[in-house]
Amino acid sequence: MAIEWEGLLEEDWRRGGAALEEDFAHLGRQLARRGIDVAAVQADASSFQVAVPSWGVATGGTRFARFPGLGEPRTIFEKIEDCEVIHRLVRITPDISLHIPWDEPDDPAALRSFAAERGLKLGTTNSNTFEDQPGQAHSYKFGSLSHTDPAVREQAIAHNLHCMELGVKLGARAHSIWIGDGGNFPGQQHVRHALDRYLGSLRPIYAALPPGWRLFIEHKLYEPAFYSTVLNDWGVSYYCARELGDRAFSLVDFGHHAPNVNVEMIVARLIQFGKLGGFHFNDSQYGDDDLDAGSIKPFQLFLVFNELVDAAVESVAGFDPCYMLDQSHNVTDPIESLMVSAMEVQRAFVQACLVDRTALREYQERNDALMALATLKQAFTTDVAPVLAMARRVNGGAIDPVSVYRASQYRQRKTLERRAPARHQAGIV
Ligand code: RM4
Ligand code: MN
Ligand code: MN
Repeated sequence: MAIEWEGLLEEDWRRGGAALEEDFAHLGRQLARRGIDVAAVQADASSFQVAVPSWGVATGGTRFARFPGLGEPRTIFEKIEDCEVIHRLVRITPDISLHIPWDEPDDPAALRSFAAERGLKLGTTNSNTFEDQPGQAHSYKFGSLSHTDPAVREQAIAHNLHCMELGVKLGARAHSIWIGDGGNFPGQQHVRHALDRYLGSLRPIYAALPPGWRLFIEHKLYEPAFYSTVLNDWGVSYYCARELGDRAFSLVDFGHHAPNVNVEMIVARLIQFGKLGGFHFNDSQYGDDDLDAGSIKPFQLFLVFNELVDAAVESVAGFDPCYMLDQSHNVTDPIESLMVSAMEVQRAFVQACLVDRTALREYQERNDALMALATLKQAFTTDVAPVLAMARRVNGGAIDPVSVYRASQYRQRKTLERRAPARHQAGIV
């Protein structure tokens, strides 16, 4: 029996509508005193979108164990069904990033229309040369695009070309590459030569980029290689993107930096140098923890959006970053985590839209550090929840997405429906 989403949403609007109106009106008066029109802020909230990772709707795992969730999607079609639920309730996630070959469709046209019928699109392809697939000729145990053996590099290049060919059929507009290449021990790899080989492999991939597409390269400090990685930080990423050409960009995953690195500075610099391609949003305490966005360092997320909104306000040439979530869910229902994370990223964006940039400039000019920070804090501490909820409500989503989702019993129903043993689930990282 299909879930009666309309009825559940009407119940949510009925239950939360009056309080929302009251809170929204109050926030509107508060913002008006600061010369901000709440309707414009609501429009900002509605304009925001962040893509969901196909691999994020299944339960993740650690290198110690994986505890499968109930009713997990077994196929890319079932993953899209889960993504549909997320978008239906939060209204800001119409785009899905696909991992190939985890989500390799037998019939790309059928997958594309399956998504389109649900108001979803498949905007980015992500290649996978960090694990071996059954029947593969050459192993990636010692690297892929930067491997010492040209035959392995050729295989990894061919896989990326395949992803883009597939992406064209799916209507994607960008291809994203993260590799696991690196070394576990000092001396294992010739550091400079490995980067030369990586770049040499990226060139034919870049040359094959379909018209109108962008190429994203994602750096990462460590893991699975624990001593060195080939694309280890944003500087190397920037260098490679610049070497490749105008359509190559750096992608920033929040968990891929050394602890305590100032991520907003990295973002600002990549904007300044015209090479910010996009984000993998998540949060972390230590490393690539892939926790829910905004769960550990919400102020950092806000500060990143402060740079992004500032660049948009200044109309920095070529500024058009692509927003994506990249998380691994181990102790929560992935659908709930992705909904909450999407809203947290949206919250940071909306808060950053509230920064009084004229005042901030003046404080910066006058070297008034205290008031400059206070200006940022004023925006960051503004509770924009009513604006986010109103944007969802007006766009047909839920005031309280998690409650509606729980009331729908979607997970329980899928647990019954998706009883057959899961097929290859290597996509669960
Ligand atoms: C990596 C990286 C990639 C993601 C894989 C699964 O650490 O973040 O973006 O595709 O994990
Ligand atoms: Mn990532
Ligand atoms: Mn990662």
